[in-house]
Amino acid sequence: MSPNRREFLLGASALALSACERISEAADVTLRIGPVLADIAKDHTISTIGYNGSVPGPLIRLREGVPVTVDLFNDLDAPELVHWHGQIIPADIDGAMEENSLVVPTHGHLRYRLTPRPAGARWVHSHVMTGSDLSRGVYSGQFAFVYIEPKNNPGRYDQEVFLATHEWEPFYTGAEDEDEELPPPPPGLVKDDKPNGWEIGYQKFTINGKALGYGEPVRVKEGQRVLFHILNASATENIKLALAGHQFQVVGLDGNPVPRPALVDVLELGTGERIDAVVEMKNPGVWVLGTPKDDDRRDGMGIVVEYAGKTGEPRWIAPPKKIWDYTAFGEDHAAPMPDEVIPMVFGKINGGTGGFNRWTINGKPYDEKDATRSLVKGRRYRLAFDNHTDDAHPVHLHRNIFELTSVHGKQTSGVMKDVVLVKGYRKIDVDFTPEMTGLTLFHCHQQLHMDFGFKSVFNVS
Ligand SMILES: [Cu+2]
Repeated sequence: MSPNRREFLLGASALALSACERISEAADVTLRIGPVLADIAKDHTISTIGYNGSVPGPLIRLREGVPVTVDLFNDLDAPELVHWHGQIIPADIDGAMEENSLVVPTHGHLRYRLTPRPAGARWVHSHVMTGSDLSRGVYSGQFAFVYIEPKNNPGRYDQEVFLATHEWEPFYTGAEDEDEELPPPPPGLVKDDKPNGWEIGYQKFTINGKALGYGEPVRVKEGQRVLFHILNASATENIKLALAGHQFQVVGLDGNPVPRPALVDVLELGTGERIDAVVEMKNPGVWVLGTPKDDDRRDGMGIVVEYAGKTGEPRWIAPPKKIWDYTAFGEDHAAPMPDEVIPMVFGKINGGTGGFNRWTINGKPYDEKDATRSLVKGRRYRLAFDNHTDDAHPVHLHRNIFELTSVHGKQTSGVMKDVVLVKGYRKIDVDFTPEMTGLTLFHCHQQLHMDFGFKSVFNVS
């Protein structure tokens, strides 16, 4: 961004501030960004940053197409960016520096109007670049569910439960997560002679800000159909979740209904992804909904599901090992052909032991001085992701919803998302038709990858 543009924006938010001071009515949605002390486990309080004094922030319920006034207050000594993830909204309020969005000034205030859309499970989170600082961005507690009510609600369920996963006390480590699904690298891929750089580990794991067994259980009754809205609000971890003794019927991905709801034993969510799943409560007891990774579950990644009248120690049963397959929820036939295919090859430049890796798209790490790529509103584009790294990348497109059209070589259609997890050495194609003009950020939602190069900006005209 040019300095002039940035000064103009800072000026615009300052104007917003003075205008707001004259407005006495409360906004429809207020988020106050500030320090939070959160009791996440027995005798374990963490100090972080959150919205309205809690982690996660408050559940924000909006109605599709009904405009609201949003007040953002920032009690920090640094500017913040509040990103409305999964909504199709103008760039100035989307909350990304690369889109020249309005910032929430240091010890300042920002007010604007937001017309929520589309319906479904969305979320809101900090979009600042944190670099090597593991206390800001999505490493912090700045995240909250946003649920946009559809105009007609076709859901058939007895109870709705929102669950957001998050990890705490991040640290640098040289240890890489094992990926059991990693295929051999593509032929001809040149191996980096430097070793892999820093990865991130965590001390504590939570659902809705509480370690397993510490918070209130999810209370259910036999015979109920419970609709779970699950959000992976991690900075860097892709996760799996299972509910012992039960299966999930996946009905929505990233808040959008899927063409073919299907039963699964294990859910998988890259950072930023959401799943809507119905569970029929027909196995009375006290159960653990948690990660199949034993160490992480012991460190808190889970929540107890308790049937009425049942007591005792929560039971965990290791689920069968199954590979998550997005196409299980899609149509078997191919999607329409796009007007244009945009190849996107993901690469990594190893940082060496004790250094930071950098991630590249088509050979280049992001540089704000680079020209944006021009797109035309109403044209159908295919992003052809080709992951030449051994990392899984949950890639996210702002201000648009895309359709999965090919996953690991299998054609599909009808699955609409805004994040897709492209695993190591895999290929996925997604199609989208931009509806709104303006700057549109594409990036990996893994905060470390985004901060170290994995970004690109489109400009829709
Ligand atoms: Cu990534």
